[in-house]
Amino acid sequence: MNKYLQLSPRVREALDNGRPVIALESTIISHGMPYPQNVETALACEALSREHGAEPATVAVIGGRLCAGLTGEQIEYLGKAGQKIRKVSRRDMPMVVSRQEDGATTVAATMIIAALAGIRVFATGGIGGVHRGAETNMDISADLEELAVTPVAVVCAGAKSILDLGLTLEYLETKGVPVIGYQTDELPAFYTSRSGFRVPGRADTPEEIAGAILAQRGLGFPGGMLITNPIPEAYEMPKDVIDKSISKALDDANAKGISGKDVTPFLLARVVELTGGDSLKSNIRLVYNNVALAAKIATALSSKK
Ligand code: PSU
Ligand code: MN
Repeated sequence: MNKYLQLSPRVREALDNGRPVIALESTIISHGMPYPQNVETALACEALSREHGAEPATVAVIGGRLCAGLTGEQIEYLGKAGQKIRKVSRRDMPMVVSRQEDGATTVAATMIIAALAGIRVFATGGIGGVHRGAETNMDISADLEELAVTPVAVVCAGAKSILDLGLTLEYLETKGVPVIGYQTDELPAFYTSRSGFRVPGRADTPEEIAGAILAQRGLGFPGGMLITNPIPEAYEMPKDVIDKSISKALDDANAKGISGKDVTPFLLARVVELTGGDSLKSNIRLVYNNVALAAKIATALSSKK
């Protein structure tokens, strides 16, 4: 086991016994949602995962340790501290570890820690991607590079149109990352189930996805996989409402000169404000939907072995 890795007793027990385990990230807690809904959602995700037969491993860096499986107190701490906690992606890990600091892990960093622990499936809300204007600002999330090299399947609800969805798909194609629509041929757009972009692959059952993960390993390919799971219809946002809020949030970010790692958290918080909290409700529901699917995929994987 990696010397910086620390598994909770429950996660260790599940992994030792070949029981299904799913990873959950922590930047979504600290930087993706406001307090206290962030903590409530994180705890509800853990409960939901267990209901579906998978042990949840919420991931963060605590005191420089790469933790898979947090206590309720640790989740409360990350949620309450919010933006004061360092947002940790791959490039931040060496410093945070050596200084024994705390950090909330992005999709990229969570994938790294999940892979070190031997966790093959990970549920989140949305991933980072190619930002609008990337042809000049070069803002491309490290999440995409991680999907290319680290063997973890990430279940998400597609990506928000704060990103350039077409370029994000192009980038993933270049990197050889399988993108699978769950029961859909279209890339979901986070708050809405459709984006107008086709996904390269489709699967209709968790077993099919587990099969693709095993084939990826059997082929000796490095890298992960992106499973895009549309938000349930009942929880979708009206397209015009969300489009307007996103374009206003983007204008605000430009006017304020927000850049680098602050861009995504700024846009996420601004969209929640501009929709009067409605987008947060959708966000929470789609995360639950992803946790349930990830738990089913992990269960299918551990029964195939
Ligand atoms: N997109 C969301 N919700 C989130 C994030 C992205 O809809 O919470 C978070 C995830 O942790 C993701 C990170 O890994 O933002 C991407 O940040 P950046 O764009 O700086 O790579
Ligand atoms: Mn960025």
